[in-house]
Amino acid sequence: MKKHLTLAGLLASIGSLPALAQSVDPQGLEIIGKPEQGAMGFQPAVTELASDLQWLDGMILVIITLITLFVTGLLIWVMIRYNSKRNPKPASFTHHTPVEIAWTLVPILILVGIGAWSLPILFRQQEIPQADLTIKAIGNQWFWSYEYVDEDFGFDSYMIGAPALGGENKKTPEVIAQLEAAGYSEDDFLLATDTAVVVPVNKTVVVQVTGSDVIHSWTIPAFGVKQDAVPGRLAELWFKAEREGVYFGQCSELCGIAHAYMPITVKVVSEEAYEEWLGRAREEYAGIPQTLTVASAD
Ligand SMILES: [Cu+2]
Repeated sequence: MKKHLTLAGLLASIGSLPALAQSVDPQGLEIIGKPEQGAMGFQPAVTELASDLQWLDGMILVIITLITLFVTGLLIWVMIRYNSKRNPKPASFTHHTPVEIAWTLVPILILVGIGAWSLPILFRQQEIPQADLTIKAIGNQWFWSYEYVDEDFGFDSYMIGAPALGGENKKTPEVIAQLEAAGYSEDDFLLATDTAVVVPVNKTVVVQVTGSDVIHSWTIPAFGVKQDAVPGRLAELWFKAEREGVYFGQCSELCGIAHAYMPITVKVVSEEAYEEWLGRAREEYAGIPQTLTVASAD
């Protein structure tokens, strides 16, 4: 391959080695956004979008619980009061205008009420604000690539234990050692990646999402965001994380045999730690997005 003939190319290929790339990531952060064994409900909400949609979910749960209890109560009442034993001669009327108006109007009002609360929340997700930082996320079979578009660098992000890193998508002792070396625990297998997306806390991050081969989907549940990565299209999502920590997500669109092995790791860090990381990353990822380097080498 031609890129290996130049010094810059050699440096770029060294930069793409996972073991080295790993050392660039900020360490020592609390892991917040991850699924818990046996837990119910949502992961902790660390963006306004996530708190809003969790509130909406709770509100709708109350409404549907009341409706379900009401309908169940009516059914029980009819079964007891109007069974053939207690009510041998059934009523024979066919119309009851007030009741018909009520059972048309009341559901309409309930739906309009739910819509009035949910539409502003949906719109807030879709109206992309001015970005402090823009990242392009590209879904590939089976890993994610990221480009920091304002910085002119990019990197690939593989699950720790993925074949590209010498694993077999299995939790072997070597993979556990790799997880621990990268600051994760054994439990984070299938979630932790060799390189993380690093973003500053309390800043508006816009993620442009696309796919290079088939449809994937980028998500971080604790941020309340999910977006399909469709080849040939550039979709956007945004978030403003309010708490420093590590957040995990997984590809959420069935994309082939290793769909379960392309997780997403985002590290939210302080402004200073972000600047520090940016300095290291600029050097490590050496100027050009790696995905472009790889594409031009073919
Ligand atoms: Cu996928």
